[in-house]
Amino acid sequence: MAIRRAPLLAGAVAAGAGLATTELLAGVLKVRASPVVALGETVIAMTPGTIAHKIIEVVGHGDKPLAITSVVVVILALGAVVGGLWVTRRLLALGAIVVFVVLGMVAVSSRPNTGPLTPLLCIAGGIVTMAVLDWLNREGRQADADQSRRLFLRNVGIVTAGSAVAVGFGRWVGHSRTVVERARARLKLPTQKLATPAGADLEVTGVAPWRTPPKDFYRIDTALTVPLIEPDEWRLRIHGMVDREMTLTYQDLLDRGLSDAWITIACVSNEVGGDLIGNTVWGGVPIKTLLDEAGVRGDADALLSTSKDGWTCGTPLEALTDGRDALLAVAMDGEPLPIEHGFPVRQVVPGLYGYVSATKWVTDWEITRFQDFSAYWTERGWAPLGPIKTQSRIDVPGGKARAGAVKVAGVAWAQHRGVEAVEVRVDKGEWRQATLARVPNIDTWVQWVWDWDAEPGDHRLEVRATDSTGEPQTAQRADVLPDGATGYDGAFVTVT
Ligand SMILES: Nc1nc2c(c(=O)[nH]1)N[C@H]1C(S)=C(S)[C@@H](COP(=O)(O)O)O[C@H]1N2
Ligand SMILES: [Mo]
Repeated sequence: MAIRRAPLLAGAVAAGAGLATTELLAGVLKVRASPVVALGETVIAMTPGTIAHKIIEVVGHGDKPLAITSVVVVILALGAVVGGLWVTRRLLALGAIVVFVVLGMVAVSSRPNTGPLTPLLCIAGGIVTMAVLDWLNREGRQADADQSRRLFLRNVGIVTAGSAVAVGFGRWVGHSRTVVERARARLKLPTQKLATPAGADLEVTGVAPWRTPPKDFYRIDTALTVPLIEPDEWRLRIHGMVDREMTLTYQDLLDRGLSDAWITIACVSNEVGGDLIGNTVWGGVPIKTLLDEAGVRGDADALLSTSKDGWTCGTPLEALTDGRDALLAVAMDGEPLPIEHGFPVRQVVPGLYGYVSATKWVTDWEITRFQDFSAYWTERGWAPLGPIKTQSRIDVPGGKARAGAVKVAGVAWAQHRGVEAVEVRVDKGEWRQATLARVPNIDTWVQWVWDWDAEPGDHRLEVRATDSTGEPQTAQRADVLPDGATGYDGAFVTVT
């Protein structure tokens, strides 16, 4: 082994052992976020919104593994540097480890809901790193060069294997996911699976089903590891500008009775023509019921909700109390919420984008005023209020069609205003009325279809919806940032 490389390897391996120790302890102690996960969350939280948006565009949900991998790579590289220092300047190397541990503690403590254990695990990781470095450097010093090299490589092998086992074991014992999955499976909710309302699905091939199956439902959140909450452990604290502070349990919600509502939720990051939107039946307690029990003071205008993993969201009280089906939901499509969709309890509010309304794994409600806080995405440049904009999407035809009768079809939405009309035009010609499916309320999307007599050639189809206020969708193209995309969805079709 080249003399200059061995110390770097020793350092990286020792840092790896330190990391593995933190993972092992995090698993055994069942902390929510190990230092590596908490650091990954810090990286994500500190990434400016516009850059985060670009990253998510490129790697999608790969942004989380990417953050974790970067954290591990950086720590191993720092370990290598420390390993290099260790040989010649031991004290400096020790000092560097202490500094990195302290920085790590500060960074993980900046995450809400990490608890006091995660920073302490950083210390354990630092101590193990020092011990392993010391051992790797001491062993075989008395032996001759050849022997010492063999001994060194053997020891590196032992530490690496030990680290892998520690990480594996930590993951295995920390597997509280199965515990929560089982608790979820045991739940018997007083809900029934509602039938899809008659006439809501036109059943045109290629058009998104009106009722989105939960497994196909889009998922957006900042959670690196999904918060795992057993229903028995779940609490919602309601405080702030209220007459009576309250803490609710899961059973408290069930005791109040569940209402069902068909609601289409959508993400503000949905591009024109995009699929970050889904429709299902949600079951839960009307949020207004709970706010009335707590007694909201007259000068409050916002609900600041916080999730178990520290994500925050500000919702206008107006939208929660004006009679629409704003729910504190426990059920999605007649089943307990899937873990990824907020189990055991989340919010669903018709008419507002998810980032200002749909808090998953919600555990805290503060009644407050918009002027007194800014929530997770608002801090990152998104608008404080996020009413959903009227939109429409062409799902079929795709790029090609046969001349003659062609079904042009898709979905349109203007939650809580309702879609009044959808029109289609070909090659910038006259707008033509599409036929709308029947929907149970103004809070869901609606399927539409238009029968096109397609002539051979290349054509451009465009769609626009008009909401029930009579306002047609704007042709003006706008980016998703800061409050949702606008513009017409279009499709190029070659007819043969
Ligand atoms: N705890 C938490 N809740 C959250 C988010 C989040 O990042 N964390 N994202 C919100 C956003 S931006 C959207 S669009 C919806 C998406 O809900 P879904 O994943 O169930 O489709 O959840 C909202 N609730
Ligand atoms: Mo979103």
